[in-house]
Amino acid sequence: MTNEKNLGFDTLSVHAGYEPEPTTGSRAVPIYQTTSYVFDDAEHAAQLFAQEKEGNIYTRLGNPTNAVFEKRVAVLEGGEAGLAIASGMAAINLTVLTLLESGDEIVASRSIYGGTFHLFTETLPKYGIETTFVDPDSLEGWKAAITEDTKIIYLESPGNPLLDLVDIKAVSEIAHKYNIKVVVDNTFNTPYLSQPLSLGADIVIHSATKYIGGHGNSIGGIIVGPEDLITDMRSEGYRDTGPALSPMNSWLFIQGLETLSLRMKKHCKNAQEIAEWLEDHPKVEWVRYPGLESHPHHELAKKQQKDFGGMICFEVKGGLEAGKKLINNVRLCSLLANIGDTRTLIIHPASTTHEQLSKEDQKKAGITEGLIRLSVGIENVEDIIADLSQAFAQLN
Ligand code: LCS
Repeated sequence: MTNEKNLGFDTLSVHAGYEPEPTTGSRAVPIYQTTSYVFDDAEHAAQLFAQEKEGNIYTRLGNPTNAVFEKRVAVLEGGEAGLAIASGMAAINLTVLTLLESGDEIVASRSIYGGTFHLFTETLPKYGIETTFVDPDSLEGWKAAITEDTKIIYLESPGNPLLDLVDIKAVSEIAHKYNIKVVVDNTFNTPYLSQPLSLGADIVIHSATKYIGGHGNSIGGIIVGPEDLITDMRSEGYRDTGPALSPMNSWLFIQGLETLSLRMKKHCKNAQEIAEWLEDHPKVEWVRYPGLESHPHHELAKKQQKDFGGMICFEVKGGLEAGKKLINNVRLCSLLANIGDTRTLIIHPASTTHEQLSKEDQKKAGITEGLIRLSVGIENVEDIIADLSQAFAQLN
């Protein structure tokens, strides 16, 4: 495709990174379900291994279907290069292992996915990497936590599950004064809603499992960043630790990307309507949604994002017991551990996605006992509301 710079997001979602390949002219991206690629001769093989020539060697290092996925997400995020990887967690882990070594430190928002929190607090310390957690909206807190060993600042905006935002531009300015790299997990927003690199972040990672795939059928991840860093990651940690993404999953993520903006628009529209409905509901204690004026970071959300996303948190009056009852009585909403599916999903984070946090850390992150997380799907909004409504009606 000529001159990608002049094309809009929706066009790039459908086209970036792929031209019909010359052998068959296949218009859809082919699935290159192969482990290996035949070399022209022994000399060619040696040149590829020595990185003197570009080309395919072995799917653990790279694959043509994965390359389309990598290029497309990189273009949508406004980054130089991408690396397709087996899961969101693998993306986070490889980023950390590439940028840090024993003795280095991370400063992270305390409002992050429970699995990432566990990686930072339990697994990485075994290898001499420690993390300090800060309140996502305190610039003073970010600044104060930095030491001479800090190598990365790590954040989600909005964070899982409480949907707090971080002022990415301001935090990046602080980080860069100290030569610290800013890593943003952009899973909840997707590049449709915000492009952290344009706000000053250095690396973006995604659990593609969520909105990028969008249909709840494949686990995967991606890292986007400067070309030289991605090349290093591929030839070192990626090659050594082996978390290559299967080409089939890449292909499914490419399908997801092609409708990303259509789906995100509907997720956002439905979520706004449901958040407003919940806020007016007599059995609801509180609601957190960046599109509500009551959200503490609503103004930042207006400035930093295109729209407010598909995720909502709320608490039912009666706390944990009432919340459990609500979850047990929904029919259309699915009770499961994922987000960003076409279908509406519901879960109780304190006992599931964030059970790896101690009670004290849950409290600090604002995850109350009764908090319910809703990943609003793209169904007819009146059907989602009717389902929640009948579940509420069963609470006394
Ligand atoms: N980043 C965020 C923001 C996430 O929510 C998750 C998973 C990950 C990274 C890890 O991605 P994965 O390895 O699963 O592809 N979040 C989950 C959740 O909230 N429920 O189930 C998984």
